[in-house]
Amino acid sequence: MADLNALAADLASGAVEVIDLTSPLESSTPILELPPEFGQTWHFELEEISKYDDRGPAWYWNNIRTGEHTGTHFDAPVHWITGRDLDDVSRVPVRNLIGPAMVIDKTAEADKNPDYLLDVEDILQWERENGALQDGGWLVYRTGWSSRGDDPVAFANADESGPHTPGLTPAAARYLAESTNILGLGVETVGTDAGAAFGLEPPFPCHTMVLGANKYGLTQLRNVDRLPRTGALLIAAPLPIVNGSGSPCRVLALVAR
Ligand code: 23J
Ligand code: MN
Repeated sequence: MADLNALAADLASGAVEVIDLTSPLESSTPILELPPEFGQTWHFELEEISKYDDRGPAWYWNNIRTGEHTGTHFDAPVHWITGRDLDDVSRVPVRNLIGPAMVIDKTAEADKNPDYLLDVEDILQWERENGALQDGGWLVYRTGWSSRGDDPVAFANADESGPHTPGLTPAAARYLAESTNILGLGVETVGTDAGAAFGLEPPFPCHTMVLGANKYGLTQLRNVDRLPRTGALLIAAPLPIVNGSGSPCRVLALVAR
């Protein structure tokens, strides 16, 4: 039988560290802005109900207003039309919310080229160095983009032609979807697709193929520089929003020290 007491002791001693991969959720948290002809998601907002005052003398609480895809969040398969018959976020099996993290570091490439697209060869090279992408694992695409996370303008990195943030080639998205059994893809950017992914063929290849293959997305991750390339355990905790397409999500990693 597995020994969870040993894990608890390792957590208590610091032999296993808990790293928060979640961006703080506040009204200034960057969100995706689509072209104006499309519907838009909301910023996260707090509305105070009471704060130890006339409205509630001994208690402080808020109502919240948010998009499902605001801040660090989970993309369920049903988010995309290719996954329309697959799980909504409340139906994602909880077994699929925890798995090993496999980190592919393209920080240098994204520094040089904000439109960098991870390609199949990048993944194959990672697999030659680290072994095949593990079944039931999360591929974490490290780009350094979270260093811009407190500056919505730098985070979106938009010009006349739209946002410029790193993503995947259609071939890489197809490879992850069809040739691996990973749980999904985690990224530091506002979405799993590149800022310029509307112009790819198909548009939004990662959403199209990865969600269509019953895999998941995790976005706006922080602190991925604190993860080993392999060996960390990632825990994603989206809210069970019934019929939801996704959810703001706390994402934690367990790392052996
Ligand atoms: C809707 C349309 C396009 C995109 C997205 C949402 C996301 O990135 C998202 O948060 O799922 S690219
Ligand atoms: Mn999303």
